[in-house]
Amino acid sequence: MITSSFKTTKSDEIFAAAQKLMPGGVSSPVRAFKSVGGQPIVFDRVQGAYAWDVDGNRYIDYIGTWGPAICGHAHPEVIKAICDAAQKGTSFGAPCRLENVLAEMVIDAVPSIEMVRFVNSGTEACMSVLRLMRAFTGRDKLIKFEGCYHGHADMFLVKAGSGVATLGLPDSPGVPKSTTNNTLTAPFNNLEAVKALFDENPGEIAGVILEPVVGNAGFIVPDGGFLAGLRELTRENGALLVFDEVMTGFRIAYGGAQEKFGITPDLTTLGKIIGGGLPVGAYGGRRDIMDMVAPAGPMYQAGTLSGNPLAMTAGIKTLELLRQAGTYEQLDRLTKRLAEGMLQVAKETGHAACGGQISGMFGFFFNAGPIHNYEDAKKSDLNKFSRFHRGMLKQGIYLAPSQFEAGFTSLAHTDADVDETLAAAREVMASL
Ligand code: KE4
Repeated sequence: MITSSFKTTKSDEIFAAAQKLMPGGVSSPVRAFKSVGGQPIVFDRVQGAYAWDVDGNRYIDYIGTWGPAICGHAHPEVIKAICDAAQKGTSFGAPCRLENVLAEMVIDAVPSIEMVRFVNSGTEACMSVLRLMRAFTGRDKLIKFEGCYHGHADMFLVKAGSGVATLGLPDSPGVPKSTTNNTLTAPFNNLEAVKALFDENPGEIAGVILEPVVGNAGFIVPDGGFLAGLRELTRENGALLVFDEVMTGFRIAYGGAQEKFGITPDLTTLGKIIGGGLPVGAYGGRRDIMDMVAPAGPMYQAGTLSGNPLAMTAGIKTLELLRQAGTYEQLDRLTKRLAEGMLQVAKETGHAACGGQISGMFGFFFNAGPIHNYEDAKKSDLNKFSRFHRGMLKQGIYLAPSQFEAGFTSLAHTDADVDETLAAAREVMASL
């Protein structure tokens, strides 16, 4: 709990200097707090459920470096495994047994994945999987959903979520029309709109890519039948179904959304958690499709640090911790308490709010709801969200600095942390 003596002197100094060195003073836009106002907090260290800033303030962290810290920050077993692996070198640029180990764990866990290729980020995974979709089908067009974010590769920066939505960017300059005129969009949860796109573009659509549970337009769950409907529509039209599980993979279930909802896509992208806090992304799926990837097949994709032993080690240890019995039940119970508690507090303090959670992923909107898609989400009270975010920050609660992001818990978060968070939320919401 931080009282009114919330000091951010050092944070402010360091961030001021950072803005002279790096665009916006950050390495990724959403960290700049642009949409919630005020200066961002400069972290000094993290451990378990907590972060400490350079002024010594402690926060309960509900971002967890945007998903990877699901076992808690700096988990001692993960850190030890990384330190031990580092003694043997950080990167080989050659085949390494550890790639086999993590590949087997991913293949065993994720229903759609028969073969996998490691890359270094979710963006790389998504841009590679799009090239593969096009290579396999010989078609150029793709369907994505408004508000979904699949990394910052050109062809996905159309009505994208996350930082693009946060900053209200009209998509991005520097992206030639020629790269996005094959990108078709539909509202999330709208099967009719997807069917219409297939009818209007017969034989031209390589596939549909989506966040099966949206985290980049705020937290939006698929309506009943939506995922099954997409599976059917893609099959009927000879197109591929791709789940971008960079955020949901190993987060909402050990086998991701595809295990949770029982829908098996043709291809899947992963990131975040499988790197255990180091840079790892991956794409994988049906063997007949993955066999097209070089050097097995003609579709080219490469990377200097892909599959490096250090990142593989962090991912292996993280998944070992996650596959232990009771993990997802613990995440679900605690996060359910948090999400339901937040909505209860909003109700008691007279604020329209809606939201929910699945396992360790949650979100809420200052909006009466229901929220089925990005258009609905955009009607939320963004100004109120900003004031809430700042108030919670001063109470030592670190929430995603955007209405168009999701929140994340970890195995390190406790009931006491949730109690402290709900008490802070009550105080802040009462003051809004
Ligand atoms: P990265 O390139 O940031 O590793 O992954 C891109 C990506 C792809 N697909 C989904 C579903 C994602 O959520 C992401 C990245 N998520 C954002 C948070 N919404 C990363 C945070 C940031 O951009 O700083």
